[in-house]
Amino acid sequence: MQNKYNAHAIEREAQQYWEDQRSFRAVETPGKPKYYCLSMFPYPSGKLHMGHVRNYTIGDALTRYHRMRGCNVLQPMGWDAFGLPAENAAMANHVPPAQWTRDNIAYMKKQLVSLGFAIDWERELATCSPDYYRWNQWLFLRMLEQGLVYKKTGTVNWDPVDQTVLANEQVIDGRGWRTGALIEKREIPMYYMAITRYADELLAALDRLPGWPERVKTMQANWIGRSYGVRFAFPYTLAGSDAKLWVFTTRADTIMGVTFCVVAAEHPLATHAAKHNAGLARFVDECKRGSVMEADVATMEKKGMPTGIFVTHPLTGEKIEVWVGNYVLMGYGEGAVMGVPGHDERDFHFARQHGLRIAQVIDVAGRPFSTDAWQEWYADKENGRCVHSGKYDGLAYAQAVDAIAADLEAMGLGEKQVLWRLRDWGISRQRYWGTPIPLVHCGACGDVPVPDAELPVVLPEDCVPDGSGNSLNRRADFLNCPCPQCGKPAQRETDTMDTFVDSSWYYTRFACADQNNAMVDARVKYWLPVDQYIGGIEHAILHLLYSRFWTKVMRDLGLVQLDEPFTNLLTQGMVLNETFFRKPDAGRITYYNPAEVEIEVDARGSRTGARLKADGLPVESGGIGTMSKSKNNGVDPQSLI
Ligand code: ANZ
Ligand code: ZN
Repeated sequence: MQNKYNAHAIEREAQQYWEDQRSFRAVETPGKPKYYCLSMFPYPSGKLHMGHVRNYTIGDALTRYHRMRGCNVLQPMGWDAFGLPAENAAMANHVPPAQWTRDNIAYMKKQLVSLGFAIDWERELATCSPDYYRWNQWLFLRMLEQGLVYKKTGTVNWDPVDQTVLANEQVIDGRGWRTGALIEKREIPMYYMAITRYADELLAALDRLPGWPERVKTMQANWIGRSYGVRFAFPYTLAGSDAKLWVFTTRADTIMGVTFCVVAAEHPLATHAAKHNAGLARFVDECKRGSVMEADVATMEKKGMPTGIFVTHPLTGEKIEVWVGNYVLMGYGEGAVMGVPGHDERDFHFARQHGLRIAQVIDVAGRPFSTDAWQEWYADKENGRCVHSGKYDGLAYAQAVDAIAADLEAMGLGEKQVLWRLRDWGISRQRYWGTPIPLVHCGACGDVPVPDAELPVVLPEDCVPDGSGNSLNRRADFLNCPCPQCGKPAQRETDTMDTFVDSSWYYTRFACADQNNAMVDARVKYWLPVDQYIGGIEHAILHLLYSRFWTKVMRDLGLVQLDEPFTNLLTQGMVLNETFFRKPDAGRITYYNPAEVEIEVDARGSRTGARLKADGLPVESGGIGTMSKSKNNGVDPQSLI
């Protein structure tokens, strides 16, 4: 035996042996137990980073363990190969996204192979390959037939200089990332997948996933967001006609504490009031341009302006002024809220900012209520009792809501309502590097599905995007085609699918990656569900939710006999490293890679300082942080390989 582990020689020999023997080829043996171990497939960004190495090492260890225990093991690998970075690279380097992507795949595959992972490379797939995305198109058409795909207008970010639609992450402070132009919201037709039809099941089935981290299940439940509440109206009279301002609240028990109402900038009342009020019109425009990301809404400054319109409190008859506020979203509930500053934290800050009255109508064990500062107990539903609320005084949350909902209902002004936060999934992207949506627009027949026999609609691979709109709109050879129905000249849809579509079912395809006549075959029954899924927490919501949705759709179409795709889920942690930096008195902070830094220790080995090798001068230590480009503390796996 050799005393020294000669990585170069030994690994090359072992890897050659595995390849010759097809050691990691997964086979289906009826009756023999199987283990399907899947790590989230990578985006081919250029080269592997340490996060990949960590993720795939965990999967590899599990794979080898279960193989040794006598299972038929499947550990596949593929490429999440469509998406925006390839278009950005195309703009920067003038290479077609297809070429950039395939070059990256080749390089990263070489890296993965040299790491010696027990991957069945015979099942490799790339989502940008027509053999794969034809089945996106095929299932899209099945969903269209079922009414699970439909068309409606949606709002997009429009860059007026580049004449293009931007993704949310390309809009920085309301301006286009390339042009710096003020972004406009535009309404355009888009295609949606009706994930809300599965909201109930997606929520309920979380309880039947014991192999998932609680944290992820909570995040999914919050995202689906079932709210039990009351929808009710404030009547008002405007220009001589009677109308109602509807609101949704989860805290009808606080209704006697309403001191104002707030509507979203897009609400008809705001539009109406802005007609005669230039200041309000400016504010409404400003709000419309602002962020509608809910995370931002929670933390941003609560801005507002009064409309001068008053509505009537349905139970007290009091006149209540309506405001426009940037923290009310048009897309949720009624796009309007009752303002209860005593017990809703957002309303509290809004009221303080604008000098509105704050009233206490919930008491918790006689604790002193002050309008000076928000206290957590003001919002306590569990222990609260109604006070200063007339006939409802003394009632706890549930009884108060029941009594108030009943009274509103008797007046014809409200009822209980279950509201879902989940929205249907808009899958249209106005960009080139993605799965073409298989529809043809005909002047005579309207939107016509591409017949199955003509799938896939192949994406031309030689386009080089230049940032000014979707390249497909300038490709006559792609655009023009005969109408499948009447044969007259027609045009193809040029929107492509959200890349989350690609990753919503790739784990199924790994079971039968070489099947060219169908989306899935009998091998899916053998391998699915995935026994262990491993990946980053950043996919805890969208990717996993969309995958669960597609699985249920495929089940209901009779394609799989499966309720949930992933039995066990492991969300790997982040890879960390030290950070070093210098921050001049004036100027920007500079980070130094730990490899460029020399650590100084005293006689007992304790650290006394750190110096940059290049100039011998000290650098400061920022402690341990996530390995990232922005902190310049990455370690290139290639050096370890
Ligand atoms: C008054 C109130 C008092 C509220 C209180 C809460 C606490 P979830 O749980 O997410 O469903 N709301 C309703 N529609 C809104 C919209 N379009 N934009 C912003 N906020 C909206 O939230 C429901 C609560 O969020 C509702 O209950 C409403 O504020 C607000 F002590 O009504 B509440
Ligand atoms: Zn036609």
